[in-house]
Amino acid sequence: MATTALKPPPGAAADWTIPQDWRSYTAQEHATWDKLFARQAEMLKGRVTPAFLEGLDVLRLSKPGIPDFEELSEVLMARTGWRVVAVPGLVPDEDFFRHLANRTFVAGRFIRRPDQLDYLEEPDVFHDVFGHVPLLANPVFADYMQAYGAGGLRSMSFDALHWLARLYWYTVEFGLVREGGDLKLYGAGIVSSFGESVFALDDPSPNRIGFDLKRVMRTRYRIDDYQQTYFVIDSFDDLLRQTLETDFGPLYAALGKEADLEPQDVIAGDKVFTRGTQAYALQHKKAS
Ligand code: HBI
Ligand code: FE
Repeated sequence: MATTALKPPPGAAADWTIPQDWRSYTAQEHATWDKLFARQAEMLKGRVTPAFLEGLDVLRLSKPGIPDFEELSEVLMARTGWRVVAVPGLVPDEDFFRHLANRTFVAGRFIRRPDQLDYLEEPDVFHDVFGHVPLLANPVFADYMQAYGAGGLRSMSFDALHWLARLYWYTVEFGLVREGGDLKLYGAGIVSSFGESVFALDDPSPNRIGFDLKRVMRTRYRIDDYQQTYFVIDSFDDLLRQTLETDFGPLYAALGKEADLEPQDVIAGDKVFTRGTQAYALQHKKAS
């Protein structure tokens, strides 16, 4: 993952938070949110886990304009004890983990420019709030996010960050969940993306493989294009249980003895839902 400065920039607190300053958003910035919101809410019907839609609803995220984090946090706090605070951009891993362990979700306050609706690298308020916050209203997913942060803090003394980052990537950002025999979206990187919310579910190109903690932690990922493999959890309960039941020390020791897997690999023991053609990845191979 991207590295960041170690000290918060001027104007940010020691924990990297900044005021959201909701009043300073322009009409055009609110309009960008509304446009993105309308497009994604329509796209996600029937594709996303119902828990996500429930979150949008209970948090009243369909209200026009960029959400005010204080208002949002009040409702979220009453449901699951989480709150949303603003940060200037990526924060160092340890600070990120500490916020999660304290049930605080850090969100970008800026919104993408109108010419960047489909692609940007840094997480903006649409990705962070539309993508991540609805599931924080789900009690089980909310506990998973806290457990991830606490596990991250405990792992700071191990050389384990790349493994943990893969777990976050393939669950929180790009996870699929099996519900009543169908696959549904839940990862924030997918649900906040117009293109990937179709690709992840319907395209024949990517693999779709059953989630296994160690398998996922061995698997490298790409940050520059659609994923080549999506991992499918059985339920949020199962994801939380696997995470809480695992003793991460021995897991890291075992991972240290095994080779990394490439994003497209399928191996013996995988529970394969879809064996991808990888046609998309082959066609879009970056010239290097
Ligand atoms: N900071 N603001 C922000 N948002 C993230 O998603 C984030 C971060 N810092 C570190 C980080 N993610 C990841 O490296 C962890 O998942 C490992
Ligand atoms: Fe994200």
